[in-house]
Amino acid sequence: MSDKVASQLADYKNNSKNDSAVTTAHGTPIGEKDAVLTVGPRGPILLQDNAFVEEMAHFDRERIPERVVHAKGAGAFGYFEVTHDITKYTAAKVFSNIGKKTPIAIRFSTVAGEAGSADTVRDPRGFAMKFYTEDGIWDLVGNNTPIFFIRDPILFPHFIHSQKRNPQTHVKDANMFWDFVTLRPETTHQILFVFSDRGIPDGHRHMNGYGSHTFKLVNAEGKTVYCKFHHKTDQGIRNLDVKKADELSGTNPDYGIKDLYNAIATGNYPSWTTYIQVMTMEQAAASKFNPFDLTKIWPQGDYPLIPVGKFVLNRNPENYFADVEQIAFSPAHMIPGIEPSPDKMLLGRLFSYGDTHRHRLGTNYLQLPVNCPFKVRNYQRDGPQAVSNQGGAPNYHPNSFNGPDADSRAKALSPPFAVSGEATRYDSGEEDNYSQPRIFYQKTLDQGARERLISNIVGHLKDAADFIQERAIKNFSQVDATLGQKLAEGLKTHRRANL
Ligand code: HDE
Repeated sequence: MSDKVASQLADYKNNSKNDSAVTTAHGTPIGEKDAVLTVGPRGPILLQDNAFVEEMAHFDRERIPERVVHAKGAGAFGYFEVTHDITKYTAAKVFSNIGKKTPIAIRFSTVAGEAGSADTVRDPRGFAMKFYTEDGIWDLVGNNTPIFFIRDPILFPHFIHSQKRNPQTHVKDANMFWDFVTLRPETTHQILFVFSDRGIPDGHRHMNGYGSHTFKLVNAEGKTVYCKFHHKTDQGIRNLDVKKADELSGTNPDYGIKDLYNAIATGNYPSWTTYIQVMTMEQAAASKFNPFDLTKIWPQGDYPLIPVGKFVLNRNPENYFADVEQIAFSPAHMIPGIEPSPDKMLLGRLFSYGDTHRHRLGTNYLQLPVNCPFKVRNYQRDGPQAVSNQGGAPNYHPNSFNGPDADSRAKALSPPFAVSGEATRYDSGEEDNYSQPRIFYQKTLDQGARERLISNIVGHLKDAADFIQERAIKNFSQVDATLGQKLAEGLKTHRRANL
C-alpha cells in the first residue's frame, strides 16, 4: 500500500492550480504576505495592519475544546447499502428497499487518551456512524464492543475520571482505575473484553462495530420490536500483540489514522456487514435477563443475527478539522422508525451529546455542513454563527403564514408506549454481574486467549494497592475460580505496600 499520508502535500500540488492571490478573511487580496506593517525596517508595528491583527486573532482561537472522551480519532466517508429486507421490523427510510444507498460518515476513536495520544493503547474503540438519510440525520454512536462498563448513566463521569489523569499527579493512576471498577463489579464483563486480545485492535479496519444499546424499531403498521445493531468487519478481526502495540505507541502513535487514510487513498476501501438482532415485546417481557442492561449481550443462539446491509468507506476527509474534529454525533439523532428503548444508559446519553456539542462547537453546531447538510425548517433562530437562519419564514408556531407543520408519518411511527412502576433511584450494582462474563471466559476464549487475558490484567493491576488487588481477585474469582487463582499467583510477585 503506497503511503498517501506521506505524499499528501505533493498530491495536493499536483491536483491544484496556484492561480489566485492570498486574501484576508473578508476576501480582499493581500499585497505583502510575509512581513508586518512597520515604521521603518526595524519597527514599531502599526495597529492598522489588519492583515496581521486578523491572522493573530484567528490563530489565538484555533483550538476548540477536545472531546471530553474519545478525543483521538480518525474519520472517513462512504455509503451504506441495504442488502436484505427488514421492512417488517422498521419503516425507517434508510432501510426501505434492497439496493438503497445512503451516504455515511464514520469516526473511529480511542476513549481515554487526549487528542494527541497513541492509537495502539488498550481501550475500547469508538465506532460512531452518521447516516445522511432522507428523513434527516441518524447517528448510531457505538463502540467496538457489544457491552459497556456500567448500566447507570449517573456513574459515567466517575468511571471516566477513574480512567483519566490523577487530579494531583496528572498521570494515569492504576489505583483510581481498579478501585472504581472493583467497587462496581458490573464492569467485569467489559473489563474482560478490554483486557482480552480484542482490547488492542490492529488499526480501525479490523474490528467489529456495535450499536451496543437496545433500540426500538417501528414498522409501517406502528408495530414495535427491540433490536441491536452489529457491524462485522469484512477485513477480518485482527489485533495487535502487546509488545508490538507498545512499540507502535512510541514510534508510530498515529498508526490507526494512517492505516485508514492510506487504505482509502489507495482504493483499498474497507467495508463492514450490518446485522440486527430482534426481540419481540413479549420476549422482552419474559426475558430472564434484563434486555436493556448494557453490560449484557443478547445470546445469538436465542436472538440470531439477521443480515441487513453493508457499508463501504471510500472517501477520506478533505479537511480534518472541518470534517472530523467538528463532526458531532448524538444518540438522540434518530429518525422515524427507530426509537430509544428503556435502556437507562441510552436515555442518559440522549441528553449528554447535544449538551457537549453546544459547549464544544456552539449552539448552531448542526448548521456545520458535516453535521447536517439538509435544508432544515423549524422555529429555532439566531445564536452565534447562524449561517442558515431561514430567511423570512415565520419564527413562531402555530402560524398562518406557511411555516412548517407536524408530519403525520413521523407521528404514526412514534406510537404511544406504556410505562409503569414506582419512581425511585434503583442501584443496579448487584444485578447478575458474573453469569455472562463466565460464559465469555470459559466458552468464548480459548486456552491461549485466557492466558493472555490473565497476563494483561496482571500487567496493569500490579500497579494498584494490595487491598484493591485483593478486591479484584475476589471479583474475578466469582467469574471463575481458576481465573481468580491464576491472577493471585501472577500478582504475588508484585504485591505493593498497602496505601
Ligand atoms: Fe459516549 N460520549 N457516553 N459512549 N461516546 C461522548 O460526546 C457519554 C457511551 C461514544 O466520534 C461525548 O461528542 C455518556 C457508550 C463514542 O465524536 C460525550 C455515556 C458508548 C463517542 C459522551 C456514554 C459511547 C462518544 C464526548 C453514558 C457506546 C465519540 C464527546 C451514559 C455504545 C463520538 C462527544 C465521536 C463521545 C457521553 C457512554 C460511544 C461526553 C454520558 C455506552 C463512539 O457526550
